[in-house]
Amino acid sequence: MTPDTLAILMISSGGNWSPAKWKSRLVTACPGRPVMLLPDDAADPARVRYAAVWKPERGALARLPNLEIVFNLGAGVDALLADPAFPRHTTLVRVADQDLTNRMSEYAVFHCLRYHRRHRMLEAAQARGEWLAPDQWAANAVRVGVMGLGVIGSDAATKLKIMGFDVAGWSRTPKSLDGIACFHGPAGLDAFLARTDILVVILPLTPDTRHILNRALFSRLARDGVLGGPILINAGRGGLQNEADVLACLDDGTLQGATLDVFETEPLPADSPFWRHPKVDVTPHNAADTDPDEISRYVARQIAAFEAGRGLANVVDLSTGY
Ligand code: NDP
Ligand code: OXD
Repeated sequence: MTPDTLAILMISSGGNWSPAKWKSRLVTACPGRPVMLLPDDAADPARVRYAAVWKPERGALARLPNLEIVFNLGAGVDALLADPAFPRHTTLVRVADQDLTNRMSEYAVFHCLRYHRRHRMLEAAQARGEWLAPDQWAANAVRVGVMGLGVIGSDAATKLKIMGFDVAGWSRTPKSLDGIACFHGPAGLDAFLARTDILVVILPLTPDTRHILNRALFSRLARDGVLGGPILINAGRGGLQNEADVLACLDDGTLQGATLDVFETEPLPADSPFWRHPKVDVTPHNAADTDPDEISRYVARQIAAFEAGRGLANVVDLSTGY
């Protein structure tokens, strides 16, 4: 038995993830290929060449001796790489998909517009039955800084620019995006932060980015903008933010507001102060849902390309962690 005839599906069943539904989608997307659900289906681990996973149990991938390619069924691979037993000789492929990217950009644009159009203030006024018409300004008076200019961040930055915002971006390596001021690396961070009123975070969680969103960084954001103080929008990962610092900075005015989609602990515990904080908007890690049918076809296309010798797209660099 060669291992190359078997695609295997192994998925944590937390949240909205139904392993059985994913199996049936992959069976449809990969006609003729045996698809098995681990650990439910009895299967010889030696037959497994491919694994499609979302937050599998730690150590599970290490039990597949002939595993070659791991397909992560989402964009961020931090949970997989946090497994000390992750088989680092395999090739790790992540999701990069236009539909997912569009949804993330919608989130960034929507929440920037909420602050720009002072919608939280209008909602509060309506709740009081008050006819309040606060001053308005043009979008180009608001400086948005996007941390992370990858597949998603560069799309979000471009769409924010189309809305009229004054947009900059920050990445690890140099970038060039039409109409967007691009900064990179630790040396470019100060200048980027100093011209940012709304910080939109679309970074991956890696050893270099863990807790990058802390008091020292928030205190370098612009304080002379029309919004009256800096705003944080984090749609990357909870581990990027030092949550005690976020709360303390909201309380002492270093931050004017925060919209958080991701948290160190998810689901966000019922007693988290973020739920009821007057300056915080919480969303439940659903800035962008993936379309499972599309992602299943993506995995099938990648396997077909690989077996035809055309190589794989969106391979994770294990040395940088994204
Ligand atoms: P990419 O890998 O395409 O882009 C990552 C970007 O981050 C790149 O621009 C990269 O720089 C930059 N970056 C990485 N490390 C550093 C660093 N140390 N300093 C500065 N910049 C850095 O990822 P995607 O755009 O596809 O996704 C980004 C993240 O968004 C995912 O990892 C995931 O955590 C999150 N996400 C969240 C979702 C949600 O529902 N909330 C949904 C989907 C994704 P460079 O370009 O130089 O390599
Ligand atoms: C993620 C995703 O990485 O949903 O959060 O793809």
